[in-house]
Amino acid sequence: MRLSLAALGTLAMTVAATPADLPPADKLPSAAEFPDVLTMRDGTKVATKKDWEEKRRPELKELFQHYMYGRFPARPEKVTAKILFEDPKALGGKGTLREVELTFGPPEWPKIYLLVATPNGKAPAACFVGPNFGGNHLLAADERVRIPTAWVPDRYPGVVKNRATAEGRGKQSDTWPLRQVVDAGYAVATFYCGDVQPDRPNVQEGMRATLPAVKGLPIPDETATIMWWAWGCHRAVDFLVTDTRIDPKRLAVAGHSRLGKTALLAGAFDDRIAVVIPHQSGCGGAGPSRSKNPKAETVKRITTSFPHWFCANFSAFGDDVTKIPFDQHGLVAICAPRPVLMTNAEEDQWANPPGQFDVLTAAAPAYKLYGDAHPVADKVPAEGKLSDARLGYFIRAGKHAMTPDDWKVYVQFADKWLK
Ligand code: GTR
Repeated sequence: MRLSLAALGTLAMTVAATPADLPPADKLPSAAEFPDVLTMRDGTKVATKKDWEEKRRPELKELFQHYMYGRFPARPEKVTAKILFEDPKALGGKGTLREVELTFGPPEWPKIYLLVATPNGKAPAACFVGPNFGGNHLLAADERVRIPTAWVPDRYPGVVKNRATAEGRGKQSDTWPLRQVVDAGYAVATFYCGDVQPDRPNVQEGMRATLPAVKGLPIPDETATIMWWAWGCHRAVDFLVTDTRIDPKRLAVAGHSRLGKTALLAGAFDDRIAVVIPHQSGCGGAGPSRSKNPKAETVKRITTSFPHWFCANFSAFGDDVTKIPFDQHGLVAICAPRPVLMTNAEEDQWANPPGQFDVLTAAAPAYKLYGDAHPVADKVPAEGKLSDARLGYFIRAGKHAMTPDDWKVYVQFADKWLK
């Protein structure tokens, strides 16, 4: 297979030069509060949908790439799908389970293995899509489900010396409860995030290894891990929009924690995604960088613990978040007018549930440009009660986890916005 033009485009975009009007962190003006989502960096106010779409939204997308997540890689020219197996009587006979191998570059590039569960007789169904933490085999006991060969963190079931084994089969089926989602009438598609980019720094592997080595030249806005995972979601979408069992207009991206940050970024950078569900995503996702919650993770902490999740430029803001020329409400606003649901847990203050509600509220002006006069609840809804406004919010009792009950809430929100 030849290296396609689009593949070369990916590489070219990833090493784009620093634009002159994007100064280093210490040269940026300070703002103690969230920068107004409808004010351009030059101070111009945005009052129309047209100006939002033509000026401010592209400006925000550029800022998020340059200062936080790294360059958004180009779309590959072609994504090839090969069905590895298909079980039409899966999930108690109510669904069809498939695993699909997605190839999108030269043969040495990583592939994505998408586990797809669809309800029988209900095609085309709305579909949840998103990355998982430890491999598809953790989600389904079926022996045909592939075990990842890429590096896997040791904390997942059955992992020995960072390699996944058959011991893990089905051991995390509660995190992506395929049968429950299919029973609710939805399709669900997920892939191992580490197939796109393993979750560790300083190793040339995954999609990062496809970048040209620029000797001695650090690239401050090189595509970072969360951006690569988001890009992986987009490749999954490339397949889903061609699948006759799935309704291409009714896709919801979901993810937990670091993969919730990914879900929000994936939604912001791909308009084919109709609903965006970052679950307990916190700092670097739906949680604000300018946090007022002393229990929440900070930019300093996250860029120290997980430097590879963000591009090198973002670390410069650790000591002074007031220099960040945006906050996470800008990422939500890029999704407008598409519904975004932030889901949280009381005991998970690290993910900053109250800060996330502030982010939602601050994104609302962009949604109002599309004619929704009340896109967000006036106050944080009571524990266990979903606010299904276009900018939705939910907080339950309990801890940091993605559970079958959380999925009931995603379905409830999807029932409102994707039916
Ligand atoms: C934590 C990290 C959070 C969150 C979480 C997770 O260690 O501080 O930002 O992403 O990991 O992904 O489970």
